[in-house]
Amino acid sequence: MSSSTIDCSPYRSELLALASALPGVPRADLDAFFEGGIRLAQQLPQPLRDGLAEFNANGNVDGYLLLRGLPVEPDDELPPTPSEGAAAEDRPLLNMEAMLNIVGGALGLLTAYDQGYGNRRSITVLHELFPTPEPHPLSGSTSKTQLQYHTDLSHHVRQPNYILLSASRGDHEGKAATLVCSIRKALPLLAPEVRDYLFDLVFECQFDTEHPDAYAYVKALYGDKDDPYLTYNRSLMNAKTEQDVTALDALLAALEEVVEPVVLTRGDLLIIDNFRIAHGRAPFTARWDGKDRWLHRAYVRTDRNGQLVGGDRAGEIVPFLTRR
Ligand SMILES: O=C(O)CCC(=O)C(=O)O
Ligand SMILES: [Fe+2]
Repeated sequence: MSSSTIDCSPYRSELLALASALPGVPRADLDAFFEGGIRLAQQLPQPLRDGLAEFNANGNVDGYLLLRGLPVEPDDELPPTPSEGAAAEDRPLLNMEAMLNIVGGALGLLTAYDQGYGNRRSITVLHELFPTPEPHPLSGSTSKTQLQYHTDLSHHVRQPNYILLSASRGDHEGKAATLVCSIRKALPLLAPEVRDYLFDLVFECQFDTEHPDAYAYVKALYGDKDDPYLTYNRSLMNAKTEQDVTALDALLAALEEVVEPVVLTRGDLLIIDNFRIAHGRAPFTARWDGKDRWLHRAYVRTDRNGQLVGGDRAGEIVPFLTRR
């Protein structure tokens, strides 16, 4: 396993004990659920706490941390993978939802976003990702097509630090890789002129294809020039000149050169550094047989880079604020 992966199978019974200390029906009282996640995060096994704290402090070169071997239910004890709609309010807690909540609580605040015009899913902290028959082409509900490289909520001032994806089920054929492209790996491959050109260059970002006149203003590379943050979302970033196009092409080529496919299987939890990687997902074949790929997702904010404003709490809905 790479240093970006932690094998959690030795902690199975401790993790199950933590999960059982959470409310059994999370959506009946989400505040209690998120408070429980923060409290129980203090009791995570020490090596896991240390790994999360280290990643939270410095990130890593790969831009992700993968927890493997978490205590997912046996497949026949899980409900069928949904193919539409939101989770029922009375659905009993799933182990991989519990892991999402506790690991999120160790990192920061689980957050719901008003995404503005682009709201494609209900405004909630706990998202579900599964293939749907007629998905929005830029959404995680796609399966037949590759989900193009992107930064989640890059148009939003309080862009989440982390995207947490935990898997109750992987896809049947093991093809639905989450595609992770780290700017820390790609930066050395970029010509100095391209780096200089893109650094702090502002792009109009058309964040919703259904409202082409609504813009946010984003930068592809910004922050520390030697260790920059990345925003990438080609279908929404408006390249105005030939030079813009050439520079974004070069950035994409560098990102593609370092892409790492991470195939999530049951019991995996992937933590994506949403400021340092662009991510996508490889195409796969859904069967609609109740056993399709089923991920749980949450966004986490920390105090890095101004996402917290003071008085913040887990579970709150962040109002829609475009980057200007
Ligand atoms: O399905 C995945 O692995 C990633 C999905 C995703 O990036 C998204 O929904 O924004
Ligand atoms: Fe995403």
